[in-house]
Amino acid sequence: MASIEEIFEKLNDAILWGEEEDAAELAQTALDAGAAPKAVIKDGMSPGVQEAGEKFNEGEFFLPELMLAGEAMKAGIAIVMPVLLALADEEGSESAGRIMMGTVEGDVHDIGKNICMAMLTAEGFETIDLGVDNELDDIVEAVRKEKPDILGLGSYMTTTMVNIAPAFERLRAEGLTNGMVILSGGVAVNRRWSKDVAQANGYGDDAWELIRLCKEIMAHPVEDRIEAAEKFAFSDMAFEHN
Ligand code: B12
Repeated sequence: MASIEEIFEKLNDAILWGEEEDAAELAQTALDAGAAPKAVIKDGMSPGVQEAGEKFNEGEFFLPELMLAGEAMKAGIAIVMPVLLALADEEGSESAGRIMMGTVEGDVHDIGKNICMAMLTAEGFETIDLGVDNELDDIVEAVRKEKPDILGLGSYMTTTMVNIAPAFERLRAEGLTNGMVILSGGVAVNRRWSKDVAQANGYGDDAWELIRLCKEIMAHPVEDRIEAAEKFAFSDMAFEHN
C-alpha cells in the first residue's frame, strides 16, 4: 500500500492538473490510509493549488487550467469536510467561536476562504459561509442576522480590495462591530493595508495564522477581543513588509 506521503504527492498532482475525480478519490484514499483530515488539506491539497497559481503567474497555465485546479480542490475538500465536521462534533459540542467568512463584491475566488473555513471547523469553530461576490447590503444583513464573534472578509484582486474598507465602515456606522472582531485577508491585501486602510482589527497571511488569531481572540472576554486581535496581528509590524 502507498504511504501517506505518496498519496499526498498524487493528490497534489491531481489538483494541479485539475483531475477532479482523481482528487476526490485520492482524498478518500488518504483518509482511509489514516491521514488526519487537516493534513490532507494542508499537505495533500494546498501545495497543488498553490503551484497552479504559480504556473498561472508564470504564464504556463491559463484560465481553463486554473478553473480545473479550483474545481479539483473543491472536490477534495468536499470529501474531507464531512469528516472534519464529524470530528469537531465528537470532540465536544461547545463551539470555539462563531466566524463568518465571505468575499467582497466582484470577487469569486473562494478556494482560500474554503480552506480557512475547513481548517477553522476542524479546530472546533462554528463557521458561517457568506459565499462569494457579496454586495455591501448583503454583508450587513448577514451580520445583523447571524451576529458572529468574528467576521473575515477576503479579497483576491486589487480591483475588489477597495470593497473591504466600505463594508467595515458601514458595519461600524450601524453599530454592528460592537462585540464583533473584523478581519481582512486574501492574496490582494496585506497586514499594513488591513490595519491602515481597511481599519480591520486583524489580518492573517494564511489559514494557519488565522486559526492562531481566532483562538487568541476567543481566549478573551468579548470586551477585550478587539484589542487582543490588534495586538496579535499588528504589534510586530514595524519590522515587517507584509
Ligand atoms: C485559482 C484562481 C482563479 C480561479 C478561482 C477558482 C475559485 N473557485 O476560487 C478562477 C479561474 C475562477 C479565477 C478567475 C479570475 N482570476 Co484568478 N486566480 C486564481 C489564483 C491562481 C489562485 C487563487 C487561489 O486559490 N490560491 C490558493 C489559496 C489557498 O490561497 P489564497 O487565496 O491566498 O488563500 C489563503 C490566504 O490568502 C488566506 N486567506 C484567504 N482568504 C482569507 C480571508 C481572511 C479574512 C483571512 C484572514 C485570510 C484569508 O488563507 C488562505 C489559505 O491559507 C490567483 C493567483 C494567486 N497567486 O493567488 C489568481 C488571481 C487572484 N486571479 C486573478 C485574476 C485577474 C482573475 C480574473 C479577473 C481572470 C480573468 N481574466 O477573467 C478572474 C476573476 C474572477 C472574479 N470575478 O473574481 C489575479 C488578480 C490580479 C489582481 N488584479 O489583483 C490573480 C492574482 C492572478 C494574477 N497574478 O494575475 N482565478
